[in-house]
Amino acid sequence: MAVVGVGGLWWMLRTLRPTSAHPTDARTASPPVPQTWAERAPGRTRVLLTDDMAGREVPPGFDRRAFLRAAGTVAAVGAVGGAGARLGAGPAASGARDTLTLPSPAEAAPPVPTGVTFEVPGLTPYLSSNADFYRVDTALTVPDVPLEGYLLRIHGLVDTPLELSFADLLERRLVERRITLTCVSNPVGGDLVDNATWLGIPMRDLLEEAGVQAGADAVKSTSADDFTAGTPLSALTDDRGALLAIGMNGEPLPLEHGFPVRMVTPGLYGYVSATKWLVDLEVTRFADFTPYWTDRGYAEQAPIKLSSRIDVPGPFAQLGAGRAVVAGVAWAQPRGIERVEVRVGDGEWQDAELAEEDSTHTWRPWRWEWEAAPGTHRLEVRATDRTGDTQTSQRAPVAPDGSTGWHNVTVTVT
Ligand SMILES: Nc1nc2c(c(=O)[nH]1)N[C@H]1C(S)=C(S)[C@@H](COP(=O)(O)O)O[C@H]1N2
Ligand SMILES: [Mo]
Repeated sequence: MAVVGVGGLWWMLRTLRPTSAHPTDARTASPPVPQTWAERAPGRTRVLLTDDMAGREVPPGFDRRAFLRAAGTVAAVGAVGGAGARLGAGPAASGARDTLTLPSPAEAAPPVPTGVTFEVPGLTPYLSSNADFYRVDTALTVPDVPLEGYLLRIHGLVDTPLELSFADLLERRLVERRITLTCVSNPVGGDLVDNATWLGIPMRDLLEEAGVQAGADAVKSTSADDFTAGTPLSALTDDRGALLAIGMNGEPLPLEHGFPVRMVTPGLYGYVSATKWLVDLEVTRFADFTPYWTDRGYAEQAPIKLSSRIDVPGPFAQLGAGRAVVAGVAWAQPRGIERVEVRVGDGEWQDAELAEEDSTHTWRPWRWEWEAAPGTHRLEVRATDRTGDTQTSQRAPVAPDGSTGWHNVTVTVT
């Protein structure tokens, strides 16, 4: 585990910004990706050195030396902090988590369909383990939210404000759903996207219980560490099945992933819909508040963009000539993936084989068999969603509302 924590990189990224107190230029604001690549599980760093990421633009005002100085300082602080520095949640939360057994859901997730992925070495597992699941937040230390005294407030433009203890939440109807979470800061080819089974209370149930009043169009969520997000009310009450989650892959939420309570909303980037360490939901209007990242230049509305990624072969892989398997994942929650195509160099686009669809809320693995001829080749992928939209080749940066463009890897065949 790297000593530079999530907050450490966030702080380093701050040095990339001009000194104005409230940067509103999206291209200079610190993106919601305050996590180092290095602290990912070693097996996962593979995606991050793709050739197309090397050419990523640096923010205006980037001062490499100031950045490196800051990096050095954070590393030193981290080292002084020692191995425990990153596991900053206090004993209250971790103790409570250790003794907590979650009830089984009234509505379990349907069994994972057979054929939901392929046996291809290097292909991302269909379900991400809690340990490997990407982590993005602004927390310097993981908030310590004990169960004892926990209260979730639901208020604002509602008929009946609610104050729910953790025990109250456990008594509600619990459902289990597989949902692929995605970060707006995921660059083309990046791995800030993962798939898990979540256990929680349908948001719609709670909002119905509170009784939403006319005129509301947003829910402002606030965490124990004062992070805020603004989610369209409709995304929390429509059929997509947004959750107030308390479990992840059969366990209570890990501390880093929001223990004891977080939001999980299919189809929207995490910064507008997945508040961790959740303590407050205010039914309100977008016109009446500015959430954390919107205040820093990111879009107020942030549906997940259609994307696809090549997992194997890795960038700059050396392959023997002959049959090779190219494979990866594609996602377009909540619309679903209709088609994935691959091409070699400027050749014809060819249909990849799709794995069985689990749901339109989850990513979809794909594979393509290639007769590799000697030489250096660029492999490129693009996906089409179930509304018929195909990914644009146009490269867009992650700010203000998510990257676009086709992922490619260059490999050498001998
Ligand atoms: N409290 C809090 N919740 C947060 C954030 C944060 O900084 N603080 N980051 C959001 C962002 S940008 C994303 S992409 C998701 C990531 O969730 P994960 O770390 O469990 O993958 O959490 C969201 N929830
Ligand atoms: Mo994010």
